[in-house]
Amino acid sequence: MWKGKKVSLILPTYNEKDSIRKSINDFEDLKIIDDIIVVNNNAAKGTSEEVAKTSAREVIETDQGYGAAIQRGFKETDADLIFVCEPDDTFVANDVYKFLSYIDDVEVVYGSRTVKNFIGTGANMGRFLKWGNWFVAKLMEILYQTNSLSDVGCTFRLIRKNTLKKMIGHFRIRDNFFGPEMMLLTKHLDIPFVQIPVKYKERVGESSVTGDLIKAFKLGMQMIWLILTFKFRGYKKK
Ligand SMILES: Nc1nc2c(ncn2[C@@H]2O[C@H](COP(=O)(O)OP(=O)(O)O)[C@@H](O)[C@H]2O)c(=O)[nH]1
Ligand SMILES: [Mg+2]
Repeated sequence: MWKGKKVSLILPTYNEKDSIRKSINDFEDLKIIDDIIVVNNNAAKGTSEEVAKTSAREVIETDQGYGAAIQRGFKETDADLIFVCEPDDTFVANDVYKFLSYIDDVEVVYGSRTVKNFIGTGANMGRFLKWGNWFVAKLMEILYQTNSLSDVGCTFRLIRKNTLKKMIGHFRIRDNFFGPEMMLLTKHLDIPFVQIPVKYKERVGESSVTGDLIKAFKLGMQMIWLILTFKFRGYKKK
């Protein structure tokens, strides 16, 4: 609980067998998260056994994709404040306090992994990914006149329950570029938000999204295409 509000955390998992238990334990140790939901998205063998050793509950989502996993997690929670993160040990659980300190002022808080002093040694945030993310974020900021943005790929975020209700019917992207869709929808629906620096560390195990520069470049292109076409894609304000 945080100030009398129920707090949940959604952790999608695909390839995090060797880090998921530690990641969950780090969040458990904070003692403010009431419900940790692991969305198993056809995850590596042995992942469920690791989750079973923790207090988290596991739901199975067979529809493959980061967006599909997060949208499933959103459907599973009834908490007042909902965190989304990753169980690959790249983020720091203690950063939840940074998010919580803004959630009274805005309805959604997004993390950013491109702020220099917050990038740890060995983190997968070299020049290409850092400036690529920054560039795509600035494209979004300028085209849609948003608050300052410096990352479009950060999966650590916090949203209020009532805000999620406003957004949930709009989500379409089931793939890895669901994150920017959520950001664009926040602006489209006139929902106040802020983006804040978070720590970003070296990953345990292989990244299946941005570990390979070609995959990262392709994802960047998909994100740019989404940003350029978002206005014409017929997202309605309900
Ligand atoms: N690649 C991939 N990741 C998925 C999928 N479903 C959920 N995820 C999650 O997406 C997150 C990002 O993946 P990761 O390999 O860490 O990529 P990175 O953060 O760009 O290095 C992880 O939490 C995965 O568990 C999927 O179908 N494919
Ligand atoms: Mg990751």
